[in-house]
Parts: sequence; structure tokens; C-alpha cells
Amino acid sequence: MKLVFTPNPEYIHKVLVTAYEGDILDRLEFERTRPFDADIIWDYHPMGKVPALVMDNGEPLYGGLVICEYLDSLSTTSGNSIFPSGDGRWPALRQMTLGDGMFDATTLLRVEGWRDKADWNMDYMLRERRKIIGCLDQLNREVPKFKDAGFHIGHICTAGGLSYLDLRNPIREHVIVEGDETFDWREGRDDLAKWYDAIVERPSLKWRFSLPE
Ligand SMILES: N[C@@H](CCC(=O)N[C@@H](CS)C(=O)NCC(=O)O)C(=O)O
Repeated sequence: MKLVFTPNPEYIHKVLVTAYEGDILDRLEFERTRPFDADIIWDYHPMGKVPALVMDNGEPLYGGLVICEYLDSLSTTSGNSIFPSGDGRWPALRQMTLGDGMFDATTLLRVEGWRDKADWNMDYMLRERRKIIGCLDQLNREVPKFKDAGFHIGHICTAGGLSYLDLRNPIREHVIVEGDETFDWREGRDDLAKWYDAIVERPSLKWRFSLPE
């Protein structure tokens, strides 16, 4: 099967982590695309987004979380699904939504910032900014609940969202609210920062994929 995405070794890709955890990386081939720079992604995904997957039967799958669920279903590490069942399921999926939602808001804020400053839609940007901060604060509050759970999709999406904020920090770059010029997601969120620094030592998160240009 083929994963179509934008590899960036400084960012934790949830689909790659999932494939690593399920020990199925060798079943994947990779195609690089940058959705805003090249049209090829539209051949794979009707919404023009990465990641997209072409399954072995030639059918596509879109949506990073759906791809994670599919890759997880192929896992060869039996009994270790990253999508928990039972009581642990809903907290894991809640955390998944927070981590992935934070990533989405970060990209949307960034993309709006590509316009000339005079054209910025401030209401929209403030709303996306608020989502990022809301997710960070909620995740920080929830650390005591998720830190001891078996590794799951919520952890993966949270680490992915935080690694993206380390890579791109549109709140600091755009300064839409006074004080943003020093915005650091770690500040005032010691529990989350501590959790992140520990979890990124896990082999599936520490490992970084690179694809020749
Ligand atoms: N949470 C989504 C994120 C997908 C997403 O928005 N990817 C961005 C990465 S830059 C993208 O391809 N954007 C292109 C667009 O929105 O047109 C997922 O996992 O599928």
C-alpha cells in the first residue's frame, strides 16, 4: 500500500507511529507531496489533504485518523491495538480529538497567516488561536488521567500536535494578541511539557522517517 504525505523529520506523523507500533512499516511505500505546492494530492484525496493512503486493493482511504485505524487493524503485534476498547476507549478518543484538533487549528492559523497581513481575517485567526490554547490547557489538565494509560492514539495525536507546535508556532509568528511574541506552549503547562519530554523517548516517536527529495 502507498502512503501519500509530506514527510518532515521534525514532526511526529501519527500514521507512521501507528505503522511502527504495529510493526508493518515494511508494507508501506511512500509518495511525497506538499498539498499547497503541488496538485498531485487531488488524485488521491478529494479534499486535497495529506495524509492519504492507497490500500493494496487500489482503493483510497482519507483522513489521518481513519488511516491510523486501518493500519492498526493490520498490526502484527497481537493484542496491542492503539485504539483501546472498554473503559479506556472514550478518554483515549477524547484525547485523540484534542491532539488532532490542535494540529488542525495550528495549520489553519498558519495558512491564514500566509495572506498579506492587511487581509487577515482577525475573527477567524482569534478563533483558531483560542482552539490551540484551549486544547493545550485541557490536555495539561488531563495529564494525570492519561499519563499512566497504555500507549494509545490519544498519546500519538497529542505528541504529533505538540511536535508541530514546536516546529511551527503561528501564535508567536503572527502576534495577533499582545504578548504572543513570546508564546511558548510549555509555559504554565509543566505537566504536559514533562509528559511530552518523556513520551518522545518512546522508539516509535523518537524514530524519524526521511525520504530523499
Ligand atoms: N487532521 C487531519 C489533518 C489533515 C490536514 O489538514 N492536513 C493538512 C496538512 S498541511 C493539509 O493537507 N492541508 C491541505 C488543505 O487543507 O487543503 C488528518 O489527519 O487527516
